[in-house]
Amino acid sequence: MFQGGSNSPFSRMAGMHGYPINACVHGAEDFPHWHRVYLREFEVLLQDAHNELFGDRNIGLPYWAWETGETNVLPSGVRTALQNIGSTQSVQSVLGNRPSSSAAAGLWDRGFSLPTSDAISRQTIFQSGVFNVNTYLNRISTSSHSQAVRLLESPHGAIHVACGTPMNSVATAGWHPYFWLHHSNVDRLWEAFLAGRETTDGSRGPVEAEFRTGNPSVYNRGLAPFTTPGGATYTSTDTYTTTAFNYVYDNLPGQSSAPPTCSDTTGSTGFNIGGQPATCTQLQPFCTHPQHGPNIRQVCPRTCGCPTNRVGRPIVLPPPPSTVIVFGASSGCILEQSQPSFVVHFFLVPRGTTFVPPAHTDELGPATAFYVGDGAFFGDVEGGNNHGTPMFVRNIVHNIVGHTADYDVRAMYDEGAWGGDLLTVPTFLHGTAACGGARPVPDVSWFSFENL
Ligand SMILES: [Cu+2]
Repeated sequence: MFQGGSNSPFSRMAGMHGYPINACVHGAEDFPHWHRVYLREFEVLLQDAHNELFGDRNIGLPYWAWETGETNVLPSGVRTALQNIGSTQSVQSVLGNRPSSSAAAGLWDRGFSLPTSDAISRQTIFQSGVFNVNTYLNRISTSSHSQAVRLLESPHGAIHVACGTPMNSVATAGWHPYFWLHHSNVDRLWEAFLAGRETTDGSRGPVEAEFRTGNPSVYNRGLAPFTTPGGATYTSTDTYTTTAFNYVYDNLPGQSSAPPTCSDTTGSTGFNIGGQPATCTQLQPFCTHPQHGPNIRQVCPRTCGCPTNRVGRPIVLPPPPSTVIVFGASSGCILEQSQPSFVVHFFLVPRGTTFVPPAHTDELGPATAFYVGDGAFFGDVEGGNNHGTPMFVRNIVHNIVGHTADYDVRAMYDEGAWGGDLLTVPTFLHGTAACGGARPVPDVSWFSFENL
């Protein structure tokens, strides 16, 4: 795949994600669809190479199952071989001339190394990615299409950033071997969602219909530059099964063994929140929450409306079990994808409580006062990205006691994303068009909550 240097099959594929061609889709609902086709195109070239070398096409892209917390990514023999292609000389031969893009120029100048298992797992952002993706997995039979994409893309970005350079840059990530192992797993996690909803709905039609009717312009646009064997541009509708692309996964995480059963209890008024009858939307998070199992007559998939209290008595529900802190989405000048990657650490401080922010990432851990984890901004591709929206960060918080309104969100920023001093006010944000060219200064309006 490396033969031919900058014209090699590897260069063509790696160069399509961010540098020199910025075709990738992030921050949009076809994020998993575009990457599915991209991975398959890469796999076909890998099979071509295998065929040339060994006379058969019996090879598939492996995946890195990072949702388990595993960071020991490669067998040692493979690791050594892949490390060799990170030498400066080898990188320069596949990249071609020294790039003008600063991220890619850094890769050209220095080559890359494969981060060790230790280096990845000590990143708080890695731990957050694992935690957040498990919340995604807990909801694969009930999330809507758009919600699932959002819940998967954030931890996906966290893993990119946890791996350090060049994986932490949209421009250069595709040139790193971990990219293909990582995205292969993102595709597997996406397949787990499609399978989970298929179990709930009986087919993949309903989840596809949500995307088709909810976001038609993105649903119908081409997954450029990829074309079907017949020469048409792929669109998301072509990507709802892996068998259409001649692969299946040996196992999918998070599948419940028995499909949920459902009784239609729409119209129940047996539940109250804050003295008012609860709406179905408010009740939805409790449908499959084990803590409330005895009070719920049936496991209730997302299409079934409200569960009923077994004895028909109004009860008061606690707040939903999972809350997402969303960074930037409610601000008028959210970030563009040219913004270099960074990590934002979140603290939920009860109103009226004094907060002394930690000064260094070394001070962060599960015992740190008010600390609820971090989210990664995955960007750093010059010229922005016209396939997605400006970017923001999501982070999932569990077990909020009381209500989100009882808390202030405080944030500390880590530009290095590999540990270092923490900033109360980020100095590394780029000016954005939405901000009139000015550099955004995140204030309280940048933080909002989303209940799951
Ligand atoms: Cu990615």
